[in-house]
Amino acid sequence: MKLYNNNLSNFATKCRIAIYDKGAKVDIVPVPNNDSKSPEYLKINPLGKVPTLDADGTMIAESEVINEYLEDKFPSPPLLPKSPEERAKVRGFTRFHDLYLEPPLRALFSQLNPKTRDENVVNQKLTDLNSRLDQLDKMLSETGFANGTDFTLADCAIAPTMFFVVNMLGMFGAKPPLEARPKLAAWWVQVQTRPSVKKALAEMGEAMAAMQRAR
Ligand SMILES: N[C@@H](CCC(=O)N[C@@H](CS)C(=O)NCC(=O)O)C(=O)O
Repeated sequence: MKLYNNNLSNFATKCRIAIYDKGAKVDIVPVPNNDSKSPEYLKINPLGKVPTLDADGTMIAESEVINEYLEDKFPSPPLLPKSPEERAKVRGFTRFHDLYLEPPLRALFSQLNPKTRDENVVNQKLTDLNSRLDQLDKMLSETGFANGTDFTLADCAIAPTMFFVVNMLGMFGAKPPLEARPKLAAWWVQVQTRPSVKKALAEMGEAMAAMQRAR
């Protein structure tokens, strides 16, 4: 089994966290020729997006679908609770992440260069992102991880995106994202104590530093 990966991708990092947490035997590999739009990779994932899991010949795209597959395939340790209600709550977090929290952050990636930046886009996306962070602060549990005392797929999804939020918003002169969001601030400390998260976020940090050095 192998994961087509890019260490800087928050979606791929979501899957690496689940893989590391479960100690699953999955090779982590770059996309062919480091080009997610190459004909070779488009055969693997017609959308040309990262990550894709090659599950011994079955190509599985979309990070959350991959993580649900990993949960089915490698049930221990569990990253979904037992009860249908708690499972639904965890999936509520992952949907919130994919549909509402991540898109305004992604829209800011193209605005990083101050010379080509459109301040209207920046202001609009920062406003959207800040309201999503406020919503996340309300949604988070007060007991450790996102959905409570157990580490779940919710934490896998949110942590890599929060890595960018924490390390990137300052570049736009935005207010510190953990300020006045006590549950988010406490969760951010707690989630980084999980060895799988620590390892995957360190890889993201190294990839980000390498990208900055190459500029
Ligand atoms: N919904 C997809 C999003 C994946 C995604 O957008 N990945 C980025 C890297 S973080 C990518 O491949 N971008 C290139 C593109 O969209 O063409 C998932 O959850 O896997």
